[in-house]
Amino acid sequence: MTRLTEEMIIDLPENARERSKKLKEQIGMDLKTLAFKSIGENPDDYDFSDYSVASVPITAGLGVIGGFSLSVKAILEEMGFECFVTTEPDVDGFYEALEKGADIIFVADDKRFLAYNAKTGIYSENVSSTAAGYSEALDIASGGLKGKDVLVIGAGRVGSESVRLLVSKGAKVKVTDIDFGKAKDVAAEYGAAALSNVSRAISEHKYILDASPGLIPGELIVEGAVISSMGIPYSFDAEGEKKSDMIIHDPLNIGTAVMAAKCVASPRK
Ligand code: 2YJ
Repeated sequence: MTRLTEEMIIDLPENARERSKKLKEQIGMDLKTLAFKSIGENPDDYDFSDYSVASVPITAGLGVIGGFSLSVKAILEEMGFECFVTTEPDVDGFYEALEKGADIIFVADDKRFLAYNAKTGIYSENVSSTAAGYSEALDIASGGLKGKDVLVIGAGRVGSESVRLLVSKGAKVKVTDIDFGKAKDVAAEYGAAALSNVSRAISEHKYILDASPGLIPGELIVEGAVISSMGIPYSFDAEGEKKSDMIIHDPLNIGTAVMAAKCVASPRK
């Protein structure tokens, strides 16, 4: 899995509002609305202005990423939560969050990005949440994917979960990966088709969900393409941006917002 870098998120705290506005221009829904829709809930049913959320820096593995906890805080504040970054990292930070009465606690190491609702015991994680948010965004952006051909690029954890979700939305899903064996396995598991030639697959699809870290040359992009891309680093050049109708992309926002929505919406286990 690609690890975020400081450069990818450096502007995020200042731009969380702008990113949500851009999403609204693109698909007619802001971040909060998309997050709840992607889990089948109506955002208007939830008032979480009295929720306190903590974002805890974690030093394990490759360590703290500059701006990561602050970015999580900015995304959650944009959704309407009260949020704070703990002074202390790691377990002591988790303790601080509990002591300060946090309802939901966000933590991320190099393998897992997790949100935990300390009041209900509900938790959510970034992989399935990112897949849900970006699949829903593509569904909305395309005017409904039912019966339409959709290409998923990347058969890793987020890509395979996206294949599952897009098949369940009634799309005709193809999946491609530089490791064709992975694409075949995922396709077989969820009732999709696997395509071995990644470049050709891209050049033959208008609706694309990009869950790969690779760059996608603009010459491969179909005119009028509609692309939902959670892949980091950002995959597109100026030609691809010009030819496509829409590229939905952010480094952290949609996945984090869906994690929060899940923690709020799910009933106590
Ligand atoms: O607390 C910190 O600053 C760090 N321990 C954050 C680590 C962030 N984790 C990653 O970048 C993982 N690869 C998961 C990211 C999921 C984003 N889709």
